[in-house]
Amino acid sequence: MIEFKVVKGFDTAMNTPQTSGQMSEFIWAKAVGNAGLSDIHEKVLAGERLSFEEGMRLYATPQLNVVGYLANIVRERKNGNVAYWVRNQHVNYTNVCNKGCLFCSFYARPKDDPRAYTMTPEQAADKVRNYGDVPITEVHVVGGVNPKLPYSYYLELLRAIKAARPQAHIKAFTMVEIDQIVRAAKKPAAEVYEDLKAAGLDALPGGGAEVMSDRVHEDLFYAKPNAARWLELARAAHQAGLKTNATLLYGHVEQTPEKVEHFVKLRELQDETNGFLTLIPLSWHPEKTALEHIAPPTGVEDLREIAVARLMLDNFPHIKSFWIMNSAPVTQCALWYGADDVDGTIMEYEIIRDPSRDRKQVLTSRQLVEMIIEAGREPVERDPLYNVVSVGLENVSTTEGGLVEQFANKGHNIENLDILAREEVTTASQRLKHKVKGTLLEQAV
Ligand code: V47
Repeated sequence: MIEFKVVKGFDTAMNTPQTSGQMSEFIWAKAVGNAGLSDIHEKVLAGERLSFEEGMRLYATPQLNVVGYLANIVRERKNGNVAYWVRNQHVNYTNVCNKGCLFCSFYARPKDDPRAYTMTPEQAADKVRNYGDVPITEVHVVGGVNPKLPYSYYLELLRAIKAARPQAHIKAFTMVEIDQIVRAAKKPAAEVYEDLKAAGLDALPGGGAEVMSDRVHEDLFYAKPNAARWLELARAAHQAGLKTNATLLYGHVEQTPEKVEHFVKLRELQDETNGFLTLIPLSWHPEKTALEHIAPPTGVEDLREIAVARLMLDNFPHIKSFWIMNSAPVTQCALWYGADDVDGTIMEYEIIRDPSRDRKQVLTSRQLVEMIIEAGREPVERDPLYNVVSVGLENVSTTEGGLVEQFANKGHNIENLDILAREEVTTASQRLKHKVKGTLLEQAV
């Protein structure tokens, strides 16, 4: 026997749904009630901010579809039926890094690592010229922290890429790289941002904060700037008029309260600066990392991270499902769980590698648009600042695929050893050996 309750928008005299839209609302209200989330539903409908405790409940409930339903309310309120994509290219200019993060497989030690590469600015510009036939609007530039690179390198890198691709926005350097660049520059972050802007920097990606928890910072990435420093540098970027993104790396050793706290810290800064565009939950890939014994996140976890991010970050305009990390199929579903952006064509990607594709990490513009249409959303090509470039199928092609086939694995491992660092660093595997019994890591092993 169904018990009818008054639900917003119903004919209260009859107390029964009158239209199919009301019926669907009614059914969802029942599901939300069964999940014990009616109070959160009310707040979502009223556009009220959710608390830390409410964030914890969104993670705790087994009814993922209900969390997705709530997130979709916010998603459609902010972005309607639109799903954004971007015609972009990633350039990972160096894999040399002295940070030794245990979750990472990308980095090469500064000393004697045969995998190490560092592109000269001209070599990075060549990477961009390889895709000259594609009307890219964004070049996404990130790398490891190579301690031997002088300040001038970063400015020359931006100038060379800008010269090769004057129409494209350059989105470059996580806050971890910015911390290093500020050190190399020996001047305040505000001045460094002005220099970077003059050299061609248009915006900054997320990345580097991982999860804002002192505990995880100490265990997995102690050599990187901590949450306070990451936030300080993001604030300075926003004050310099630069838009930035933020990420959350999940699925390793983090715990739920740490993820909720991460969202709370980000939205507090956003209240202050309004400089963030997008939050990207990054699904952790354990393969070839020091923690590869830990199982990767499942599709269910991926969808929940997207949904909770959408619900907690009420002041972020966009939530991105980064298809490289989440997979294209999960990203299609994520468009109904809070995400309004799937990122882009990518071309080549080093930070994680699908062994079957190696560096060839591409979806053509046609594939991206078809993937969005199949998911039931409206594809809109954007630039990095979410200005509309094209809609629907009007500007799609398949040329990206052929170019990536031609260029991705060529001229890449560039011997440029004179700019590699020579000092000793603690690597991920060395650190693991020194971990004392009883720590989280040891338990995980
Ligand atoms: O900070 C490193 C992550 C980040 C792994 O702003 C890993 O639009 C998963 O920030 N498994 C860099 N993730 C990438 C990044 C990013 C990506 C896409 C779009 C945007 C954007 C930003 O990659 C690092 C780290 O959190 N990462 N290793 C791994 N094994």
